Amino acid sequence: MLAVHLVSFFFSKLQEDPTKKVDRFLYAMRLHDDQLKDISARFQAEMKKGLSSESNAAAAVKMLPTHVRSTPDGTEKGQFLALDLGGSKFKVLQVKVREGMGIKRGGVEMEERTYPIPKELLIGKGTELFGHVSESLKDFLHQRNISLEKKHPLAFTFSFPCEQTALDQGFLLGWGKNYRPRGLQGKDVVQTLREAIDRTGGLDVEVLAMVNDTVATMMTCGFDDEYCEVGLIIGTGTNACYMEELRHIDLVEGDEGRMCVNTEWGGFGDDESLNDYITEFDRDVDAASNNPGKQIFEKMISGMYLGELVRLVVLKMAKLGLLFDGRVSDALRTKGKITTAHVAAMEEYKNGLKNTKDILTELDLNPSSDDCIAVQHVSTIVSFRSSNLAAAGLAAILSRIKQNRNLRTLRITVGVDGTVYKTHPQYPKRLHKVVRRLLPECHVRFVLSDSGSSKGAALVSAVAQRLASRRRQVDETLAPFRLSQEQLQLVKTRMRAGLEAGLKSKGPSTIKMLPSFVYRTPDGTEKGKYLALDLGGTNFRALLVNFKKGLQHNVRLYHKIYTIPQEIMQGTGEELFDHIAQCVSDFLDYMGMKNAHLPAGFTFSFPCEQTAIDTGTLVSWTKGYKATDCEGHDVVSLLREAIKRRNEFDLDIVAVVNDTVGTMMSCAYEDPQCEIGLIAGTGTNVCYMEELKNIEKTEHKFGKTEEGEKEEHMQDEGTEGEKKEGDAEIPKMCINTEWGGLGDDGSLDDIITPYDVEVNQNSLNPGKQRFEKLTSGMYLGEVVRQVLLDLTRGGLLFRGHVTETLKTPGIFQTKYLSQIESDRLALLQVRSILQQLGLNSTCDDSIIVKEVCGAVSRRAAQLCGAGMAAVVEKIRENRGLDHLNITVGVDGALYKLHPHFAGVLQETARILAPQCNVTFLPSEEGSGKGAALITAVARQKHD
Ligand code: 0WK
Ligand code: 0WK
Ligand code: BGC
Ligand code: BGC
Repeated sequence: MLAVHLVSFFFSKLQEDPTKKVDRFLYAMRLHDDQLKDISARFQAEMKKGLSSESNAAAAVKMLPTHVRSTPDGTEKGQFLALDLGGSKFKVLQVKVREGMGIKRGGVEMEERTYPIPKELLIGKGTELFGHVSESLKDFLHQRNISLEKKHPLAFTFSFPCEQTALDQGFLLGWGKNYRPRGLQGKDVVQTLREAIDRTGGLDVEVLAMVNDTVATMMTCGFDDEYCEVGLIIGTGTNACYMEELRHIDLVEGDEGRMCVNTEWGGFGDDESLNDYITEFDRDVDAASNNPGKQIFEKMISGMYLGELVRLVVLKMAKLGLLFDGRVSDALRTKGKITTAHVAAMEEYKNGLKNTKDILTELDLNPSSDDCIAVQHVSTIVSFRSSNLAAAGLAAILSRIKQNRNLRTLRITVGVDGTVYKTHPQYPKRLHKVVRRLLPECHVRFVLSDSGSSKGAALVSAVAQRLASRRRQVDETLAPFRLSQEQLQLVKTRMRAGLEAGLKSKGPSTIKMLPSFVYRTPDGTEKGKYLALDLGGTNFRALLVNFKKGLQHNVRLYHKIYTIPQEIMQGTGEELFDHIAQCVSDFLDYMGMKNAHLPAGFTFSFPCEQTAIDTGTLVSWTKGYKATDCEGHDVVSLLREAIKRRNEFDLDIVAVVNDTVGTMMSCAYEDPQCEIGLIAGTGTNVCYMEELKNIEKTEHKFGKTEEGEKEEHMQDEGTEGEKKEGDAEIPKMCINTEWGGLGDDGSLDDIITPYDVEVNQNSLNPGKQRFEKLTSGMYLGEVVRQVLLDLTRGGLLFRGHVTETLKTPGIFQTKYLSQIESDRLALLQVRSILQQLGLNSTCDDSIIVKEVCGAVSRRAAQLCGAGMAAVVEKIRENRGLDHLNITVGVDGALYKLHPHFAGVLQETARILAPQCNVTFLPSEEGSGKGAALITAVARQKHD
């Protein structure tokens, strides 16, 4: 007591300016620019910590992703109910964003009502608080005569930290300010609200979006100012949000574009990182708060605490005899007796001192005029520190935005709300000034939210509503592509029936089951040099294959690729075969083998009726071919004639082989279990080793001579004695299934979509190869294009503009589909691929395009998997096995290049043929090696 008197005596004797003693007393609260810069730098480091997935869990500044990806663009519209909970007032509102009213046209109408929240609800059960919220909502609808029947979309401003996984989901991390209800921490607040609305009953309300008040404020101000990318609240609590680059937000997938991050900056310092700036008064305020140890930065800044800080300082000074002659009243000792409103009043420009006197008198104190000057100064220092700290935080955010965008200067607008900012006479000016001083290179505009945060929340909901309806429509469009297990099972059954029917049928059948006259897979003894020609995939290839000394794996291969121009594919047969002869001539020149008169194998990847290994009558063209005068003709003869016409070199065409058969043979050379060949490329097809006894139509077709050949072959097998264990005596022949024809009789109509119908009608062979048109590279891009056309016409893509590019058939080749669907690609790269194709897409467009590609290619892979299950099951049953181990040799750009096709195909086959263990072996050298092997065998026989 004596000490206090001495101090007071000492000060009173000096008769100095009363503000000086306050300055000295509150020295630690007066922050210089260097200190503010230091705080700003610390805050920037905290932001980084919060954004990174590694340090986020421990970060005091939580940097919560909000799932708000853009500021308003003026196209938002609709009528919304809004709730605003967590500021100083709880409000229910109706917000109408008028259609067609763009930015700056003031196209928003609002009606609002404030509902008091009984104190006990703030500390009672969380569900009761939400019950009150929904009862208030009901009352509002009633009061305003808003129909209860219609479904009302609702926007929810909720001003507490929530971890959001979507716009309409948010898990409460903790209460703050004067709220402390029980039982909601960790719970989804949107769900809690929905349940409360259900409990209240009689309300048809759909909660579309929940946003933090900072976010809603940024959106409100963003409606009138497109540069507004920061939201700031200095009210009961304090916080800021801003638009961050998505690539920096570890917790959210994707790396293109931006997302608003709710910094929850109030938590800055909760990890003691601000301890050197914290005063004893801050510690006292914190200790007496609802949430000790939490929201340290907030407690130095926001309205809930400013008055209390002033009171504690004044109380302490009085106790030290520095004020009121050392007298203290009970009122001054009582928590909450000085409020932020008092602080604002004390600092009023003209009446400030008078107000101070009134306020102090009201507190049963008897202030001298020096006391009033001193207390006013305390208030100034406390509120000045608040705006300084907010400015330091804001400067950190703004300079981060500037760095993110690699700009030297930044033009930006900050949307602000909150009672402190709105009602404190000096606050805005001080804040603006310090921010500009800390960041001289930025042009910062501050806009006070004129209408609270609900307009912004409604805008977020409007976007959410538009996206949700777009999502629904995209989902509906893609639903027919998503096949159920039952549907896939049905496809398998139909494929199986098709295979059986094709084997039996003496006339035409949808699945042709063409005999290949290849009776066995290679055994490694093949030797010699062969020419292989490969026509019908993406390119024409000529190869020279040399099997050295009959030693397995000692193969040399030389090849050259030639493209076949479309006009040749679709010109006359003569032109086509002349072109091939010309390519062969070029290749022989290239190899220096013009005069070698090599035995040749011809991979011809179209359905051919074969009566021997070296004849094949083209049944019909498929894929992109339509050359005249070929169908019904022996393609070997056509090639021989072309070579003869050229009269330049000679070839001995020993075998004509389907690409599936060539691929199977190629792979069987490496893996003796390979008895199936699959092509998933421009076209699709499968071949497999079938038991001769099951190929009923052979007897009919082969006539006498072929029967003889069959006999001869069976003897071959017997004498060679090199069969694999288990099927020693079973003679087989490779069957080219031509499974692409499944569905040509309408049997797939139940899964065929209108887009497939369109693709079929526009194709070179309408009505044919229906399965192929659902599954192969030549058509998938076209199916995708049809879907995109439809979505665009429906206004769901490319802003509804159907461009010439989109109308161009063939723009989506397999390689583009594969690129677009690659998971390694960022959205930005998808966009640049689309751009290359002439499609100008937004970020959202790119997501949808990728999704469409995914649905179409997944269906294709599943259908192939179902088909494959039918084939392996048939082989297993043929052999009477409980379990079959088998290898499939595979080729084709779709299988090899597409990021997911192979995986989905294998998975589907595994599920639908659980008794088979199917290994897929990609062919390394195409089908050419296989064709050469077949040639070798055929040639050996002839020799
Ligand atoms: C008005 C906004 C509300 C926000 C409040 C903050 O509409 O969402 O929470 O500002 O200021 P306070 O009322 O806490 O001072
Ligand atoms: C490579 C083979 C060829 C086959 C092609 C299919 O060597 O015989 O036709 O694969 O794949 P695509 O080129 O049609 O994607
Ligand atoms: C909350 C924030 C909110 C701020 C302003 C803080 O206490 O944690 O979510 O934005 O107050 O209302
Ligand atoms: C053809 C098949 C060929 C497949 C793969 C289909 O269009 O009809 O013979 O195997 O494409 O190239």
